[in-house]
Amino acid sequence: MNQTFVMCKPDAVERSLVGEIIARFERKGFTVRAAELRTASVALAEAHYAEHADKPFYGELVSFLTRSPVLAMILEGPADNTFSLVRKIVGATKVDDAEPGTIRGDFATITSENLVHASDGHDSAVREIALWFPQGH
Ligand code: FUP
Repeated sequence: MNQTFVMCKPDAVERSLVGEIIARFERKGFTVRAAELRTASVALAEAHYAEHADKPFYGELVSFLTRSPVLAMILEGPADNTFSLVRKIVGATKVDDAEPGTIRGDFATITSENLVHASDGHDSAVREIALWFPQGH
């Protein structure tokens, strides 16, 4: 699939980094196919991060994601590698590993507030697009 799910998390919207973040994806060659600014419900945040339900940071993850609006997006590229190229632009999860030049490497100082979510594979892209855009796009 040549689409993937990307989200500017609450910290990105609060810090007015949404334009900077979208510009990086657009400059690379991806197109925004859908975008919605919304405050996620606890149920939506829990479903989104279901794979982390047993982790010690799950509670904080859910309260962080629901504290203010996120910008949920579908990005599209020319080929099936969209999700992996997008994740390279986003950078590593942990701030100590995120390289300068990536979004997280350039702008994030705390792992729990690392600005962007991006699907980590084909199946998660399909699942997350359906979860955040149930009405279609
Ligand atoms: P990613 O796919 O890069 O967003 O990373 P994960 O799905 O592994 O983690 C989801 C979110 O949990 C991260 F964006 C930040 C948070 N997290 C922590 O707060 N502490 C950790 O040790 C790992 C992840």
